[in-house]
Amino acid sequence: MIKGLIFDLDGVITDTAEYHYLAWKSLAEKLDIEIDREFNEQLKGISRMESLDLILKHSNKEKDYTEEEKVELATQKNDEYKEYIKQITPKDLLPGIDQLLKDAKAKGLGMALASASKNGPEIMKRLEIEDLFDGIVDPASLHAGKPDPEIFVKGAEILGLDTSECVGLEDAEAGVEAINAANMFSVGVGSEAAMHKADYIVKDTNELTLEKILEEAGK
Ligand code: B16
Ligand code: MG
Repeated sequence: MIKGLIFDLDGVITDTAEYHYLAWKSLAEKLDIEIDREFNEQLKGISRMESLDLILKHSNKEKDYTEEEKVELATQKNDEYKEYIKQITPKDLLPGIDQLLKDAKAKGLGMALASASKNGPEIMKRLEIEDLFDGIVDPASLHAGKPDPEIFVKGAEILGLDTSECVGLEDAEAGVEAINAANMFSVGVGSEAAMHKADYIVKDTNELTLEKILEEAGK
């Protein structure tokens, strides 16, 4: 029986990808590196430092900076990103999510956040949904990022549930792999091609209803 939902943030609850893109683009320009929105797709769901490494590799500059310098560059990006996310309001919840969270709460399901973003708590506050959640996995506490199952296993621990009693919701392929490896029912938001490993696929968040998710997970 399903007793908890564990959510990814960016791409499932809200869409911060454009803000990440604008902040990375501005940093990349300072480093004389060109990135576009297509390249930005690769940065979805992966950590800040992994994103920076991909951007540097993109123009063969990965050996040009020390670890210390890279931390400084990632901090510059994050400072700009933090300015962008100040604009987030409850209107930025993706379609269908407000209802899903309310229905899950009314049914007494536990809810936890499993996002790679260290800005998760701030974004949840701005969306005014933090009170609906039982907890947020601290991405700084992880030994390995998605596709490692650790973040979803920790989400289930927060809820005091077995992973088999939880559903995980993701929009990134590595995230779906992490859910599956945690022995959890996986819901993938996106195209059939990108989400083919998910147990249940929806094209858009407005197709995410609690009734349908529980029905699919119970099959
Ligand atoms: P931060 P998710 C991820 O969020 C984003 O998709 C990814 O682009 C970002 O690099 C990562 O969070 C880390 O974010 O720099 O705020 O710590 O999809 O895991 O909710
Ligand atoms: Mg995501």
